[in-house]
Amino acid sequence: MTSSANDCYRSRFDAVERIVPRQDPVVYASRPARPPMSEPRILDYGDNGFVLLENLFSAREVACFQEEAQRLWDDAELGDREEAIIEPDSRTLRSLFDVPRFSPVFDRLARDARLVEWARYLLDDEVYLHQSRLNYKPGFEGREFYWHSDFETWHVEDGMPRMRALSISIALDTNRASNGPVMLVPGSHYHFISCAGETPEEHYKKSLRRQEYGVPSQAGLKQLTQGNEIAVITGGAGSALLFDCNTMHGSAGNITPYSRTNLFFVYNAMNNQLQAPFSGQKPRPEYIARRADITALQPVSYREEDYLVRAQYL
Ligand code: 6CS
Ligand code: FE
Repeated sequence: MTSSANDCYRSRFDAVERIVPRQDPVVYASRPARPPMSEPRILDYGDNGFVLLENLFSAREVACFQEEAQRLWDDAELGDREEAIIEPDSRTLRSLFDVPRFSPVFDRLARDARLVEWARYLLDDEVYLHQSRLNYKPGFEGREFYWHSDFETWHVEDGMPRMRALSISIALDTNRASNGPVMLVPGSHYHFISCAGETPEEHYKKSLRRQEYGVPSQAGLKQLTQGNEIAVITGGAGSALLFDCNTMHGSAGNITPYSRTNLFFVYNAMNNQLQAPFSGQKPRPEYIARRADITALQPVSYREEDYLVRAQYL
């Protein structure tokens, strides 16, 4: 496998791990763009690499989202599809990818201005949905998502050129300290961990269940967390966590009775569309990384009643 010489985020080619500086802005917005949020929150996002928006959605909207997530969980036909990822050591559903494909409700939510306007502002561009997934993390059976930078994978395995993408994780359950909440390393987005090792062929068939390549070494993680405090993101259903594509994050397994279902939308800048994977391998499937028919998302100011209409009428 060869990596192009001008790959400024080269990873998984060398025997040793390297931590190199980020070579891209974090907040791309240039004044006087009208921010859809208060100044302190933009500073938080820039400094830490993430920001939590409490109660972005109302209790009634959340109830509709929870009902839809349950409908997808119960749909036995979905369980056999490639977009349905099973836990590493059971037959339990771990994640469902390409969510809007299966849900008119979540197709609408992905376009909601309360999400898209943030992405357009922070990335200073029109945006499209690079990836979406429902991570169910069910009680007792939801396993961990080991530490990783999403961008490291999206660059190496999907050919995402630069750090100009962000994730929004919408809590559909209460994210408690106990049930495997998302944890992030503040400031880690300014450092790119060039991982040692290689990329196995069709790595996603394993990595989406348990990721073992393209993850930081324990020494690397110690270096990122030195003099720092890992942030544990707890909050009620309806809150939204925005985090930069390169912020180091992970979550522990869930041994409590409380599920921790979160819905992730990944917005990529239209100017940052995928190229050939920097691993030199063939691209991952469309349900994981969108390549075809890319059109910019137009934000829609949906109101609560737009979601309360039952899914089959949407
Ligand atoms: O490979 C990916 O794209 C997925 N893997 C992880 C652990 N996070 C991002 C994304 O869901
Ligand atoms: Fe991730």
